Amino acid sequence: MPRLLRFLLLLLFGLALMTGVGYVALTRTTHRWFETDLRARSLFVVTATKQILARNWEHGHEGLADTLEDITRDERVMGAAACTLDGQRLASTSVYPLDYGCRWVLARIEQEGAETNPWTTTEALPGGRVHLSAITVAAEGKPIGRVLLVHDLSYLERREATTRNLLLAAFFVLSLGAATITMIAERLAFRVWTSELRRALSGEVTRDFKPLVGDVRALVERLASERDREARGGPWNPARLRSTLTTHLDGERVIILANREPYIHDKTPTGVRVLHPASGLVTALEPVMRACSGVWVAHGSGTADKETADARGHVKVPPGEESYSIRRVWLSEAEENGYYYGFSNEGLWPLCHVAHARPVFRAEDWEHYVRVNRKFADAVCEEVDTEDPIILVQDYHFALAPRMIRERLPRATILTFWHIPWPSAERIGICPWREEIISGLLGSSIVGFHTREHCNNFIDAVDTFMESRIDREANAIVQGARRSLVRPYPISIEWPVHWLEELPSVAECRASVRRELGLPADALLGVGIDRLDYTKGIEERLQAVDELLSRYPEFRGRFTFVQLAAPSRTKIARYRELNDRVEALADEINARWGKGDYRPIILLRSHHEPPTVFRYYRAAELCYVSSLHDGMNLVAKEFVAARDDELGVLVLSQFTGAARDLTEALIVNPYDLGRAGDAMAAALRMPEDEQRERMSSMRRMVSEFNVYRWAGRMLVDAAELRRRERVSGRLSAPAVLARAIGS
Ligand code: ADQ
Repeated sequence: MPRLLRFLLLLLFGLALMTGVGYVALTRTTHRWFETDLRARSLFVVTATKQILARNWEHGHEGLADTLEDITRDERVMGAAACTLDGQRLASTSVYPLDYGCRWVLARIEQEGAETNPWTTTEALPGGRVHLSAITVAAEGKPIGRVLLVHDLSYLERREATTRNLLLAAFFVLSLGAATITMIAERLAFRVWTSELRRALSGEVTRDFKPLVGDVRALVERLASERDREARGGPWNPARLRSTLTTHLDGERVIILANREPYIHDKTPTGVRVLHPASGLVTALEPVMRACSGVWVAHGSGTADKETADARGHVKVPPGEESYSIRRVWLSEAEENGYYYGFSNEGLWPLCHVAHARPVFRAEDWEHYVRVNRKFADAVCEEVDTEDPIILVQDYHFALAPRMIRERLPRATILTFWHIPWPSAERIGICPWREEIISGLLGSSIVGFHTREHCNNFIDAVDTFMESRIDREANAIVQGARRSLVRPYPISIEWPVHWLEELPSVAECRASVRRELGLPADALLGVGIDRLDYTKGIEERLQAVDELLSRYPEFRGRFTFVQLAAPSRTKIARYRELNDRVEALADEINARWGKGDYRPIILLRSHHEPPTVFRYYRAAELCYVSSLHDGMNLVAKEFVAARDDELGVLVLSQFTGAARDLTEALIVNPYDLGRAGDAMAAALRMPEDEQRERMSSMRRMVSEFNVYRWAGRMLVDAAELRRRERVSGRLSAPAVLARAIGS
């Protein structure tokens, strides 16, 4: 109900109540007034005629009757009677109500024991109420009898009715007036309020508005000061991250544990080649490691990895810069099959992604997973040089390692980041080793996810499957004396992207890419860049291109979609099948829409080094990221980073973590092929002004919320946790002191 209507109803109710109470009070008071008045009148009439009455009393009935008739000339006196003291009627007027004779009055007076003069009563007759008074008549100081006067009270009722009508009329007039005034006041107040608001927003503040503006100002100032504090260190970049590490954590290095290494050495016929793997995790973490220095512990998976590393598996990277080390851990084929392909990628990966693939859990894979986690945890412990190192454990391959490391290094700061979604507790419950997985992660100081939703899902899973206390206010899990924080840290990419330094202009990239693909210079180009993984929605993407061409004939022969697809996990049947399905689908669409040299889909199924990937981003009119479920998806952010010309349109699946950050993208449901086709058409038709507006806003977002900030925020939170632990005495003072003096 609108507020004004509610107020009016309340007002009317109040007025009605007041009228009712007023009416009752008024009738009671007037009643009392009339009675007093009548009593006084009766007394006055009798007293005024006292002499005549006394004289006529003795002379009998005739004279008395005349005197009584005189008294009743007043229109309100109905009748009068003269009674002896023992109740005999001496005389009465011609009209006198028989019900109230002398005996009746005498009996009442005796019954009440009242000797007031005049004695009065109000009685109801069939024709209306009457007022009866008995006044004592005396001669020479001695009572000789009583005169009874009967007053008609119907006029009083008439007056009451008139009063009631007047009050009702007053009530209606008042209500109408109040409602009208309220509405006028409300209109005026609204007008004044909006004009004040307008003035306040335009910076011109009036006195009346000051309290509200004051509150808003205080809030804005608070936010600004928080932002300032954040900004005081300048934008997040490698230098700021390094200083955060040294000032907040007294650390000079970090240890990263991740399955994938950032540089893979492969044998080729022409010698050893260094590869940058197609991995979001590596894309994000490698710049962090370059900034922080330390050791990256990973699986040595390259064919030339052993020969390029020292006896303990160390190799200095990046090639030519050598700011940190990789510690390679060697796995047997059986270990890799069980831990990596088996439990991690046939079990946990489909379990955590809602992409309609059934997870497979095998006991022997689990055993490998446990053993390999121990192997890596041991390698990490071998690399540390303090009792309280900073260890960054990465992803679903190492769910058990945090607890294993914690058992050996109780004072370590372990930050674990889960790069893929964490599903609902119900879904996690499918895993036969869910308790072990969760317990392993709870060995961490902080467990990080991309989104708040993933954090909540994790906390729910802890609540469902573990013995622990959940501190919901602090988003922490408490087990005994140890607490693990659960926090969202949306991951990002380095800014600026160093690969762009060497790249030619956008115009040159456009020209060279079109040349390479055999396309005309004015061809419209869409790009997709992914590992060949069923969660990336590559089939749906190609089907959406099919829809685009079928719905918008203007793009047939002009639009080409190039898909760079890095083969991934090809030992797993599902991935091989996907590879075949994508190829067949591309052929089918090309057959449908191809003409002469024109093929709408170009599939480049191989790994491409980052400079090529970025050249393609720069050459395209649009980039379509169609993941069916994705923790973040860094391809979306890379496309934005690549477009320093502020052109190009990002079409982005709503099921990616990136869709929360990059709201100026065209957000689509990748399963809705028609709408996705429409979105691509909208992207291709989008005026340059709108493209610039969207792209510049997304670029601001990615530049500010870059990967240094992601890592920095985690380190700052870890530092805070360490400070608290130090205060609570868990970190030993001697160890802290020893490090402070550099021993
Ligand atoms: P990924 O599943 O690997 O990451 P994503 O974040 O998109 O997915 O990163 C892919 C990376 O591989 C990008 O840097 C991209 O340039 C590169 N790449 C893709 N195809 C390539 C190709 N054909 N050749 C060469 N490079 C290619 C996981 C999670 C994500 C999360 C990241 C980071 O699945 O949800 O965003 O970790 O946390």
